[in-house]
Amino acid sequence: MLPNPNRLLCCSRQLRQLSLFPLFRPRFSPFSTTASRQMPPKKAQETKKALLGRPGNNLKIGIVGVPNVGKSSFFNALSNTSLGLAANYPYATINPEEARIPVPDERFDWLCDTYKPASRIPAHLTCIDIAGLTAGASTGAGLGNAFLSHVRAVDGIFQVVRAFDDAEVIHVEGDVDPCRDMDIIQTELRLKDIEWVEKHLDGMKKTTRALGSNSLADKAKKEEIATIEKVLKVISVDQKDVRKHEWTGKEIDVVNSLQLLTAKPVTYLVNLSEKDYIRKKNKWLPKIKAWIDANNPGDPLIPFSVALEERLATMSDEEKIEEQKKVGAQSALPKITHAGYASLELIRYFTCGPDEVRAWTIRKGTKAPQAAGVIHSDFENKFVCGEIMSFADLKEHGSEAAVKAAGKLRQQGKPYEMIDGDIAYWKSGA
Ligand SMILES: Nc1nc2c(ncn2[C@@H]2O[C@H](COP(=O)(O)OP(=O)(O)OP(=O)(O)O)[C@@H](O)[C@H]2O)c(=O)[nH]1
Ligand SMILES: [Mg+2]
Repeated sequence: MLPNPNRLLCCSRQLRQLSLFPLFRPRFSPFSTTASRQMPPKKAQETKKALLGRPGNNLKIGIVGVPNVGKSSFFNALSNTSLGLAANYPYATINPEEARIPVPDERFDWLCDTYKPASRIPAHLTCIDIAGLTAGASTGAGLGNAFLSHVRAVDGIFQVVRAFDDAEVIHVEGDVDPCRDMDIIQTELRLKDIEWVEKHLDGMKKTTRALGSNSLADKAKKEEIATIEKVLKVISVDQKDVRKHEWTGKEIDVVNSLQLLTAKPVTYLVNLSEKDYIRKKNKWLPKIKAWIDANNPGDPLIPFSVALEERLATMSDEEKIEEQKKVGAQSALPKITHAGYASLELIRYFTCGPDEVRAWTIRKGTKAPQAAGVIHSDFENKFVCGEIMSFADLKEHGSEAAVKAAGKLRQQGKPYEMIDGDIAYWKSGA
């Protein structure tokens, strides 16, 4: 007699281990799997909107700002390297440098303490130090177009805003004025988008004229043109960044195909002097907050001090704790990394075992097969199911066996949408 494949699926401990090898060939009926019973209602799937931005999980965040505001110094403190060229002259950075920054996570630390694995790999945020942008960049001033192509290559923006006074550090505009600097960046990115969209629209209109007017393809093209015209109106007439408009699911596909600069999420990082950061006071902060409320409501603002972060970066963990206690302020880097990760709508799931505890980065809304595919494409192509428990359940029950006994280790099929903090064991067929 053949063994019941569903029992096989649940019982074999070996199958539950994460492995890059195809595990077994499932032969159960497609109508009787747990996966098919757990399909979410069809309607919910259909109404789900795509996310704004490039699809994929390997997303990057770029450090953007006017020249000489501390971008490379911040990048070095964040990555604990001296990869970024930090120097006291504008346009010190020309070619972008890239670093992978671990994202602090108490859940990951707890899992490592529990499993005591040989290898520990946390989630990462990829950060890129980009050259300074100056007024007129959209028409080629400063490092102009090279800069803008670097911004186009990232998925989100850390915008460093200078609010520290230091006569020794030249400001290309002559004096410190963060709101003017924010205007400059916003204007240049928007102008570049306008130019880009106009060019695209012209090209599209030409090809559409050549097509017959009643064909389905022509109709679809016309719809696309209407969306692009709407994008142009939002950025030029309404003077809004693309990401600040509420787009329908269909429109988002068109908007994403344009890869616009103002569609990228922005986190404003205000670089204060160490003294101001510690006393939590700076004359520019209320004005910066008001600027964000007026121009890009809802965008996060994080005050920090590059000077303090640079000092802390040179210290050991113990010294760092001691120093933070002494000055009465904490490093803002963990908060910044979190905010960047969240702005890209990234979440993570974990794989756990004695060999390795590892966090895998995926975008919000990722389904189980694609989440498994982040580990290896075979896991997606030959996806069978996942055994999934939540971090909260594991923490509450204390062990996998206890979670299973409580009925909270669930088999999930292809339609399952991953939740931040899931712990997964994938099963794939041969
Ligand atoms: N006083 C003070 N100086 C800073 C601070 N942050 C950076 N600087 C100095 O400002 C100068 C420029 O810093 P960078 O990090 O190279 O600036 P950047 O924004 O990368 O500059 P570009 O690459 O030229 O656009 C350096 O001399 C830094 O030491 C700060 O918080 N306080
Ligand atoms: Mg630089």
